[in-house]
Amino acid sequence: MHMLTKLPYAYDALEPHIDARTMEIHHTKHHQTYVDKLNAALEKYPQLQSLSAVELIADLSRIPEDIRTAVRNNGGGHANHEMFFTMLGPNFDGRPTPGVLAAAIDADFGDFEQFQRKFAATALAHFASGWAWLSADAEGKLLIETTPGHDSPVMVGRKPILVLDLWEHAYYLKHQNRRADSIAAWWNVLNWEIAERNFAQ
Ligand code: MN3
Repeated sequence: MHMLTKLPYAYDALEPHIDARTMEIHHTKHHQTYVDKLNAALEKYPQLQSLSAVELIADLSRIPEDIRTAVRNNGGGHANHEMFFTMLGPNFDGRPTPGVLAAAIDADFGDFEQFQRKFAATALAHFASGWAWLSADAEGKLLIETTPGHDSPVMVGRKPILVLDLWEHAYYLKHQNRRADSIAAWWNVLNWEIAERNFAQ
């Protein structure tokens, strides 16, 4: 049975960067719905119920065809939101902590500012709903990518390092159509310590 992720901070803790109302609706309505629909899809397949959402979407070929799309959308929705919410918090300074990830960003993108500009431009250019990612390939090379719907780099064997929700429900109440403003605000509440841990794994 999949459960809604408990957040390690209050809904208003990310103000003014992400507003409390958006956080509450995003978590209790949007994320909860993906969890509920994933559980419903898995109801008649007990052998799949012990797998995590990430494990389910990482190899969709083993998911029975009648629930494959539901698992892709709702398993992806659950896994991506869990990662997204877990990587946020108050009191961060918007910059990666010194370490292997910060060094890899400098090596692969020039410096942090160039990385940040490229990430924001890629996220801004993504058409319609989806997610923006910093991910690592099997050799540990970093790349910035976006995925449609609730797809994830794990579906093509890449390791997600950090993730940004590009669906309008993630920012519309506060920023309306201004996705660029919501991206700029997000850096301020991003927990780079978790990104560092994701990369080190
Ligand atoms: Mn969302």
